[in-house]
Amino acid sequence: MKKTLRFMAVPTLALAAIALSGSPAMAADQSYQSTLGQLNGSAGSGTITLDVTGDQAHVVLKVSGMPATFMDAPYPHVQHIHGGAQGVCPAPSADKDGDKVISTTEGAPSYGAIVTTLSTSGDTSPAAGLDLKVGGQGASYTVDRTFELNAETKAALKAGTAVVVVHGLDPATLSAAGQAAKSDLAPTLPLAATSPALCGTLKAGQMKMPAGGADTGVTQETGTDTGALAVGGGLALIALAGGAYVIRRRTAGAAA
Ligand SMILES: [Cu+2]
Repeated sequence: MKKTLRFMAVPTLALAAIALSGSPAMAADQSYQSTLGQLNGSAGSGTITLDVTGDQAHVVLKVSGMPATFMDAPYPHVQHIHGGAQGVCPAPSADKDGDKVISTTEGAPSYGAIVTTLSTSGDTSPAAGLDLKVGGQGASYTVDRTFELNAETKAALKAGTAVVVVHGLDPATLSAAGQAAKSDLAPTLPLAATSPALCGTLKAGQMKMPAGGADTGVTQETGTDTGALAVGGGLALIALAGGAYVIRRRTAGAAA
């Protein structure tokens, strides 16, 4: 029994090594994130992380609390990265026609045109922007995919003008005028279907301090680095603890 346990300790160490060496390899060139805020009386919430490695973007978009059904089917939420404008979400004053709904067009001076479609599959270009089939489906969903960044999106991320917008409102929450109106983007759809519901500007994650930067004393600089290391070490420790737990259970199972 003692012998078995000693052998079992080896995979635990191996797991720790994988956890430690795995972290730097997965590091993206740059990471962006946003917590999405509500527009147009939406009740939903969402978060997005976008990791850029070379030309590739890995996006994880999590959305919840959105309208669930549309014409007896899961509500399709078209969703995009907009860019090239002010890089902000529209204020209530963006509603120019006074129907109490900020349409996608009315929001454009704030967040710009579609530069990427955060589709659930296939095309991620602006051309897929109104394809309801590849929109997020229903009240809560996650889109986790990797795709090639186009030049417009790269530029918007770099300039800080990239804004994530999830569309699709519950028609019942709109004003009478809003409920009667057709979509500014697709006249066959009601205004609610394409109007923005969630919005957030993609912010770059903190970059690592260049070595030997400001000459303000060693203490301050190592303070920043230690913080980053502590986070990495913490994750590795969790992985290690998890690995040890699994192995202990397996040992117990084999003994029984
Ligand atoms: Cu959009």
